[in-house]
Amino acid sequence: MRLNFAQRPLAGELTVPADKSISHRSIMFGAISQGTTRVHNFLPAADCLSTIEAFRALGVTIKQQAGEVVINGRGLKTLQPATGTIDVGNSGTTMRLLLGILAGRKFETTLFGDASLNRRPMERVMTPLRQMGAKVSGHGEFPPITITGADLTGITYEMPVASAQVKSAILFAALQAHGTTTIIEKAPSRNHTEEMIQQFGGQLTVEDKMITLTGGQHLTGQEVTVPGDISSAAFFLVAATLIKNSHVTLKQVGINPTRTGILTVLSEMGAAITTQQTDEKNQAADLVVTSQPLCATKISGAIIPKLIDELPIIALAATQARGTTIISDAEELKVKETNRIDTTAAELTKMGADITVTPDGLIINGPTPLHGAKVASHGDHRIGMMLAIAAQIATGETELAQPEAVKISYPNFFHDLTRLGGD
Ligand code: SPQ
Repeated sequence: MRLNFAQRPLAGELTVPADKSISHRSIMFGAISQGTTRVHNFLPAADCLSTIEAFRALGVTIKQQAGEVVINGRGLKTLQPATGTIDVGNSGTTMRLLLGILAGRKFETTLFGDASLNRRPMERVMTPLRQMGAKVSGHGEFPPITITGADLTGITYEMPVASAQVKSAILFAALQAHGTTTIIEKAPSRNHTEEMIQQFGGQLTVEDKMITLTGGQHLTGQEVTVPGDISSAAFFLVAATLIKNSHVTLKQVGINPTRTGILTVLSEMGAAITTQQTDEKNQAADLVVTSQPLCATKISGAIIPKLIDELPIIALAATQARGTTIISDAEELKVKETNRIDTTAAELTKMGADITVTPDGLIINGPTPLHGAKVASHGDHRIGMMLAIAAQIATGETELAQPEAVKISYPNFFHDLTRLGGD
């Protein structure tokens, strides 16, 4: 795909796609709850469709109809052995959270993914699920993963990594376990699973980094309205900040505080982003962004899990900021769809950026003018979208290989970019 320097400012209103994390979980909670769950504004992107297909393979009736998804849940017994192995595509969330659910179902299931997912570490969920009583094995710590569920027992688990996926897998298992499970997070990560357990009628307590849940709870089907995905909005927040005279409104984007690290960091860098029309119940608001010059910043510690998926696009913003931006404590980026530390640095370097890779992050000197180049998404949706935005501020033409990766979370990304004025 060929992309060019944006000749015009970005302008207009955009409704970004629905939140991927909440869309996955809405199917999962719908499947294990008693009664009907209706999901409004579900994200019909490849990763979330993998979740739907995985649950269908396990016998759950899920209908996709005019703008909503309807799941007929009959509690945990809804899930039945699949007839074959289950392909979860590119989706780490599907594999890890589903393992937590299957840990308590007394049958064997094998999950596998695409080449990228089959390289991603699963020991992080296998270890606690084994401690709770499930039998789990893989190709070493990599997929395919075979799990045989069992009668589970609650555990106390101090998480070695800050990961919402590990936390959520344990919580799904804990719902089925005898006794109480206590999870101690390394740093607070996105809390959609905790919030949805409560939304579906379950109970847990959260005190700072400690989450406690007692098993044997009954969940009831709900109406879920999924807000826009701040991780998708992030590309336009940065694009409109960097392209002179831009003014863009992103409608009803999720602003759960465990996800808004990018708003904190961009405003520290000098960006002009305001929230309007806040919907407290749905934790969503319009984000209004106008272009502004940026200055460098330091990003490390507890904020990292709150912006982990946004770091590639923040790195692009840093190439245009005055001074040296240092991103550290971000080694988790190495185990995403690609090693996002390496792919971000390698691809932006081709466009003229001054980026150095460190063991746990990046050092970026700016501002550096970018120029068009032959770049590649490496099959990683977030790298592909970051590079498409980079092309808008780069002189000359950029050729992006594997642009179709965007379908994982944002199938209409290029259409939306063009509609706002991108080239
Ligand atoms: O599902 P997947 O492939 O792991 O997706 C990514 C993404 O960029 O879309 C990560 F590669 O998002 C994760 C995120 O990084 C989604 C997620 C969730 O929904 O719980 C949590 C984060 O992962 P982790 O391992 O830090 O918990």
